Amino acid sequence: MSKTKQRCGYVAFIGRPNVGKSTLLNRLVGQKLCITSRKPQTTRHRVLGIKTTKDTQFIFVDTPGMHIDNKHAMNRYMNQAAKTAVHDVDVIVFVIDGTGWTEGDDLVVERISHTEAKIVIAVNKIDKLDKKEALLPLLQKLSELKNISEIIPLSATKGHHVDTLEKTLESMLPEAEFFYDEEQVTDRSMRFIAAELIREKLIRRLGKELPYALTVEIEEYSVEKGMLQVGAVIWVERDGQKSIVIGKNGSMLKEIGRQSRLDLEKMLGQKVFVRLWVKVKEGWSDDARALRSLGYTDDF
Ligand SMILES: Nc1nc2c(ncn2[C@@H]2O[C@H](COP(=O)(O)OP(=O)(O)OP(=O)(O)O)[C@@H](O)[C@H]2O)c(=O)[nH]1
Ligand SMILES: [Mg+2]
Repeated sequence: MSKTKQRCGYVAFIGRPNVGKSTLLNRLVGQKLCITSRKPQTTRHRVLGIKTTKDTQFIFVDTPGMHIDNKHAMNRYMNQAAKTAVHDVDVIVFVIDGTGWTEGDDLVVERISHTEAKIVIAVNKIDKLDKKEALLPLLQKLSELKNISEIIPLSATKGHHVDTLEKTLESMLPEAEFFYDEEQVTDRSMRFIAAELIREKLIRRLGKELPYALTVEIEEYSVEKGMLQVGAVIWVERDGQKSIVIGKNGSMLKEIGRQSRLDLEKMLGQKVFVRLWVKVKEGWSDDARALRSLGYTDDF
């Protein structure tokens, strides 16, 4: 009996902010590797999620939502991270929101138009539609786009038709030996994921504007007496923001620490102790050097 050939390749999730790219990656990998929130521009880094089945290794690439504003250093960093992914992968999953097409989607179409990768469209959030017929005008529009291999309506949160997407992607990957060990699920360190989980709690809890002005830097990550000690600095841009993050009598910071601890304990299956500080570094998000020193250092 001949041995089945292995398939292995890169699949990038591309789309405007907030359409569910990170939620979809987490669902496919079966683990929470990427942070998600209701606010746009949650993902800032490229993150790999690796899924290995018997004969196939999917290397999923989560990317920041593509958006128009390129003036700010942080936005430039995010757009660059998404743009690079478009050119280095075998398949692009162009994720759109099933409730409607926007100008932001037009921008994505333009940016992926020169790729040599195959393109699949995932029409996400179909659980939000009362009737399936509501999708028809959108599907009509999508059928006019060029070079699209497949269009799959699905729901990342409910898991509907995510298996169809997986099967489709599997058939599109090239025959190749696995790049990563079968047990490996991401290219990122646990230290990075810890910082991201803390940032997720902040984004979810704080007002609309504040998330963009903060980042998290891990200062301590060590095991003492069987307990993981995580110490992190939350960097903000102004004193006023610092007091919001700390909250009345430290209540907000305490709650952020508690939720981060619970998530980390669930992920690692061990006791975790989280210590947080808030510090001000004026204008860090628009300063290329400050960005690099805070870990925004991918080589593009
Ligand atoms: N109802 C519904 N909500 C969804 C679905 N998928 C994602 N969401 C929600 O949409 C919001 C955005 O999800 P994310 O996964 O963070 O979106 P993203 O595309 O990674 O966003 P950025 O990283 O900001 O570009 C979150 O509140 C998710 O829970 C879905 O299938 N149905
Ligand atoms: Mg995301």
